[in-house]
Amino acid sequence: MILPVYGRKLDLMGWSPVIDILLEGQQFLLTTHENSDGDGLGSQVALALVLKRLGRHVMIVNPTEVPPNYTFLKQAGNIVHFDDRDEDVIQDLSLCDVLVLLDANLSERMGALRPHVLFANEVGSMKMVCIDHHLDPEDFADVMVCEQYASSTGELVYDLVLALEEKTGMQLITPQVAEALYTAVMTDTGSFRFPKSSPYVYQLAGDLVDKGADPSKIYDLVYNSLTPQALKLLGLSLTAIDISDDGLIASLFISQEMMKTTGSRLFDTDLIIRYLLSVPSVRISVLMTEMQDGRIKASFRSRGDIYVNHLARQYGGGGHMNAAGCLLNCSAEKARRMIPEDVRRFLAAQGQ
Ligand SMILES: [Mn+2]
Repeated sequence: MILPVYGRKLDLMGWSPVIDILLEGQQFLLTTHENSDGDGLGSQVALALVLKRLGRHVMIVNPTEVPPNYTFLKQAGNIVHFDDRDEDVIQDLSLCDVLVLLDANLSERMGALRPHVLFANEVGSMKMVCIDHHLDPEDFADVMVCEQYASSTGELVYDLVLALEEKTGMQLITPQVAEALYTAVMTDTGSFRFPKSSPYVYQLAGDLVDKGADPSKIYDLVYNSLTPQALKLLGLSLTAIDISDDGLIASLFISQEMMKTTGSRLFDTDLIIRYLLSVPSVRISVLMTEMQDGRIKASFRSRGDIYVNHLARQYGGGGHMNAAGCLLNCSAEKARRMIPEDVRRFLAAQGQ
């Protein structure tokens, strides 16, 4: 079934610069941002399967490992975790003619892969494509589709695959592709609850279910897969949440010590941030996490028209209006003091 164009913003014509590069390429490398999530992983697995079906050679290489609740996507193909000493990957990269970065619009989000990718693009003949839906893209790739209207990168890849079906006359959405795309859209829309859950998103989800995605199985795999360590970290974190006296700001600092005591990992913090905004008076919440290498990861969430991506940009980060983040090179003490103060100042500047 080809969907009516209702709600679909990019058609075959809109996608043609990307499709030209994809159909010319033979060797592909797909990647996503550091600390990958369901949208980045689902989008890249879906695109990898489609390109393979079109007879292309595809590798998926990411700067960080796949969180355990998304390992089911690996059934569709190997996902390599790159560390910068990995000579084989560097060699493979130099042989690729197309790199596609999904779900990120800043080159630095490729982490340790970045210098090798930029080198292959500048010195070699590798083309770079970027497909993303965050705000404020950096102009670094040969073709960039950065559409902030989209609920998810998965929504964009779905539209791209429809355009590829039109172009090639082939059926490309297999049950595995449908599962990967459904995972992408479901996770980035907070299970179809966030403001960008347009009628089109529901229509798209329906089409993916029709083509073999199993909503309850995917939900269960993604969300009901906590380890006892993650639950312990959640318990510790809930007692450490700080709500400002006026109720407008919620903040939480997760130290390396909290993670060591509970035996939890960085991706276990992902489920915690939603609790910070669950108090209705809270306008902005911030989760600060001390990473193993000493850097501080800050994740901001907001309610209503508060552009926390502007806040994240003050520290060199970015994201969406209601969800953004950044990485800071400063001590834990400094971050704990400075970030909540900056949040307060930012909120005051919004007249809140
Ligand atoms: Mn996304």
